[in-house]
Amino acid sequence: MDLMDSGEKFNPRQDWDTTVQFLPASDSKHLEKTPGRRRKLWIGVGLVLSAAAVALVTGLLVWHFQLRSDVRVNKVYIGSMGINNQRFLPAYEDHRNPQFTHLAGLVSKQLKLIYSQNSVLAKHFKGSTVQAFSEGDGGDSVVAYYQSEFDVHVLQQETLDKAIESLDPAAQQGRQGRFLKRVDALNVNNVVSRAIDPRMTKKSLVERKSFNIHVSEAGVVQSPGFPDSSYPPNVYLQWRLRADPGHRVRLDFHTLILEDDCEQDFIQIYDSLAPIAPRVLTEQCGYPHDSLSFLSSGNVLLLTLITNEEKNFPGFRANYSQIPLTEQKCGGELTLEKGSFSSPFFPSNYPPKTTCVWTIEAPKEKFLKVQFNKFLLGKYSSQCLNDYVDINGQRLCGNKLKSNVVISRSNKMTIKFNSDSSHVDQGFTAEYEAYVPTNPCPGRFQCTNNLCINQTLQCDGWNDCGDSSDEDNCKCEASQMKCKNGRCKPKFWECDGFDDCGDKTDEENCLKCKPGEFSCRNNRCIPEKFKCNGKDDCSDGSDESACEKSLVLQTCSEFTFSCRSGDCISKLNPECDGEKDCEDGSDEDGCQCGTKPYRSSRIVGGEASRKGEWPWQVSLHIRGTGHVCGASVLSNRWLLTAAHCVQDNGPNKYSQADQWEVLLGLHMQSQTNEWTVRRNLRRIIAHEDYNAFTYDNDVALMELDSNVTLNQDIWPICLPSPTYDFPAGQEAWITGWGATREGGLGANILQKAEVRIINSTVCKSLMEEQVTDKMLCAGVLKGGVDACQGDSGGPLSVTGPSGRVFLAGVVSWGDGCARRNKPGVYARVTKYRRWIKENTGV
Ligand code: 4AZ
Repeated sequence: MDLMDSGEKFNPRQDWDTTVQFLPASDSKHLEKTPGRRRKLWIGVGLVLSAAAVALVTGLLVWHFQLRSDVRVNKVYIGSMGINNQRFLPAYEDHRNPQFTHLAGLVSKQLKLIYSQNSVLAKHFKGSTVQAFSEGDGGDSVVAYYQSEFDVHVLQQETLDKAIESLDPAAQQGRQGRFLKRVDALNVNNVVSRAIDPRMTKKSLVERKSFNIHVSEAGVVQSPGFPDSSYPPNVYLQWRLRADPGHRVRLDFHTLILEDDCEQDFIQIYDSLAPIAPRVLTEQCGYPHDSLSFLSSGNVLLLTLITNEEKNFPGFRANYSQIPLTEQKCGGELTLEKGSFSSPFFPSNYPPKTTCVWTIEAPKEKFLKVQFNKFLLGKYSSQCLNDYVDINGQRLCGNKLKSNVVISRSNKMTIKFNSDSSHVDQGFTAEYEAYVPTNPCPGRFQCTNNLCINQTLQCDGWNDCGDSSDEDNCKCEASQMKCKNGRCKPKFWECDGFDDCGDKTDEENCLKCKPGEFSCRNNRCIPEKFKCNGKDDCSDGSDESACEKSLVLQTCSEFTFSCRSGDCISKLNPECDGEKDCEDGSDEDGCQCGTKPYRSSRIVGGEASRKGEWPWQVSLHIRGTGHVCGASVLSNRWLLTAAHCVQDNGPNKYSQADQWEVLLGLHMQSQTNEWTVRRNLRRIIAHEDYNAFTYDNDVALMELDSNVTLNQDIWPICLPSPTYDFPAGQEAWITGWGATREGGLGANILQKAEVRIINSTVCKSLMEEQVTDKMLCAGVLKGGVDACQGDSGGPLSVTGPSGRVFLAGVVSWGDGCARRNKPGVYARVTKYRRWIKENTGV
């Protein structure tokens, strides 16, 4: 039974409230169609009459929009109002209860009165319906949520919007009492209304339902069908979450996978019980990576889901709970010389309408500095009027700081955090420290942005300060080159295809050939015009290997793609790029590989991936031990891993198939889920030339004992042809459950990290010439990001031009993990393409 059939699946106190319908606004499209059709009719009359036709149509348009009184739309506004002299009663939660009906009647009357005091609103007002009530802030008040409908001429919609916005408390300052006092029954404040989001009133939305959920007992809310099937098309669902008085609602997403386009499918979360635009905390679609944990300011929260006809995805699952408002009171006095503080509930999103004030007081002779490690405060606005941090009167907002260190030239600091009533974000973490003004960085280097770094990091070629001040005014050593901007960089970074200087000077003058000439890979120079002419002018084929258009060549080379027919073509990486380049189409054969079901979009320096993000990733388990290595799915029967994973080691007979169990479609090691598939192995084929000393040919094939059904979480990665080029500087991804730092423990959630392909000559010199031509290097030379123990055998994934993902490498070895100037070394898969085909047929 899925969620659409029964609300009870979630919580005994939750029910579908199907009687409360969200009114659709009239479809304004039909208003535009009539003049368009008329115009079309007249255009057919002919050239002679065209001028007259245009005049006539123009006249018709003017008449249609300006003068006709029946071109009207039904405008719907969603709003809330505070009612001061009422106590919230449990009966107000049930719209069928007479007490609900009574108060709803008073609210409707009140709204009518308010609108009657504005000539625009009075003229077009049709009626209001109350959707829900909740406790007000103080306890002695109630908040009413309503929608009001207006019948307005199509051209007057904006005027109506303005009139509605003029009722906002900010616009009413000084005037609010005037229209409110005249009412006998209700004492109202904080009237806020906005036009309904047009995506909520689409005629195509066939199902509109609302759930009421009490979160006093923690529970789960999920989209209909989750996780067994996709969410249904054309629905508008609302989940109204209520906590006990004096509590907040907390909503933590476990999974959220929707269509990428927010115009089609999306969720929204409101700090309200009705979808009032100025109370929206977030809108999400696709496969978001941000923090997906939300808190209300009061005791209510609204979650909405809107879907369209096409492309329906798995949906979401979220845990709800409540926490006392008094918990996690932020701010306070910080009296230690060193410490840290963060926005409320970090790393969850901070709640709306929250203010925290921290005061720091250091000994009199010292100054203070605050360093922000993370700073995400929503969209930037020049005056920081929404969410902000104020340090001694200086406001910071947005998610990019000019400098992440702020100093105070006194021993006192006041830091204020403020969030407004909409759009929340993850917030900040900060460390503070008192320092002696004459010596701000004892024994360390002081960056221009006031950060202190180890002196050894100065002039080492890396931007450690963040503002590059540690790399300015350096005297370059013999092993370094001087960039035009004055920085020093290791000489072996010259001409590696990557802008290391920051002004590209390390990539200038790299061509050994004259202007107008092409440099072949074998260092010969040929006239530029000979490039991509279908002839092998370099005599190594490199002038015909990277052409935009594919020409059938007379000669094949190690740089050209061979079609099944034996023809060679001149295009770079033509396989599975969505274009038929070979006459026999063989470059596009077997190209179902390498697609991710969701765009997203251990590993040291990585982050948790989302479920299903790397469907070719496999976890290889030794029975009784658990995860040992990674592997990649090549087909429904074959995996590729590292040969060093399947070598016998004393009593451990890793080369024997029966020692292994493989897990496909796995996300968390601790939690196999509904999509995880376990298989035994039929056989293991380690490369016959694997060298256990040099790690050359570190590849092995594994055959499953029975085929797996490919699905959104188990999918093969594309194998590159022998001539596929992965140029230096190209982005690649590493994934695995290996150690998260050198010598550390493995990860529970599959980790991912972005690295870059590194020039082979550079890599050989960095790795003491131990890198062979059958290996490929990738990493981040600055250090901090790398594959590590337990990632071996796993994929180095590179996205090709058509979006398909190719297996560039198999995690093999390295000098420790994530060390500076020590990239990871991978088995170069292009070198094993034929071997794979011969052994597996894939
Ligand atoms: C390993 O021990 C290992 N930094 C894998 C990759 C790397 C280092 C060690 C690369 O399996």
